[in-house]
Amino acid sequence: MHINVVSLFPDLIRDAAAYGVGGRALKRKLVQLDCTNPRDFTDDAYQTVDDRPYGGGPGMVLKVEPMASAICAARGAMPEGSRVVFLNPQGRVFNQDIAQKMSELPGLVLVAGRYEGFDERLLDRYADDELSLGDYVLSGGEMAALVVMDAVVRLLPGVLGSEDSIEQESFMDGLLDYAHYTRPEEVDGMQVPEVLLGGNHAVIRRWRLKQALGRTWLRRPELLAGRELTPEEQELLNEFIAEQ
Ligand code: 9D3
Repeated sequence: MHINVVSLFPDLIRDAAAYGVGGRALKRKLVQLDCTNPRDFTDDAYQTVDDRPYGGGPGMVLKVEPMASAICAARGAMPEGSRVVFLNPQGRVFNQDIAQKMSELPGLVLVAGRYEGFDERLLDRYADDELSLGDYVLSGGEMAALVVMDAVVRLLPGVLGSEDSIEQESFMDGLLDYAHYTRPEEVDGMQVPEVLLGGNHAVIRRWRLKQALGRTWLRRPELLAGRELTPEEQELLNEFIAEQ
């Protein structure tokens, strides 16, 4: 997959992208990352990328011409079928389903804003999609672009090891994770649950599934509303609720 991030802070994107699973995917050429800086597409001595809002008010707005030139340059170097996605608080809220669909695209131009936002005509002309991370205020779109990139890249074929990728088709899909423990067996009087020490994998599987269902019911009940439960899952959740 090709990803091009249009951003006034390309170093922030490149530096952050070098870490972890995504960084390894870049080194292994499973994904190609480029950055396009709108400042390189200005034609005045001050390299102006923003200007005052028509109608007045606080803050500055990203100008059309340098942003449009940067987006077109980024898009021009992309495979057919690529999408231009703006990171924007007014966008639809990003989730795993969107990440999954995006991971099937040949290329992605992620457009990050700064200041008060984009001149609306940029969105009208260039946006195939607009994504928000949720209802909180960031200082710009870079962190959001990095989040989207991270979530998408780890879904690309070959990026995760076979051990991790089993997770993809996991029986816990759409549920919160169960509790994890590692050595030692006792820390400061806190014990690892007995069931995990026994080595009975069928019992452990049912305990974990019950944990996952119970924690989802307690903490994120809306996730259960959007998911069918198998008879086994319903039985385990009923047990969990009865114990509360
Ligand atoms: C306080 C500034 N705001 C006035 C109502 C509007 C505003 C403008 C620009 C708020 C945030 C931003 C910059 N944010 C993003 O570029 C952004 C974002 C976010 O802030 N929250 C969640 N998802 C995203 S995606 C891009």
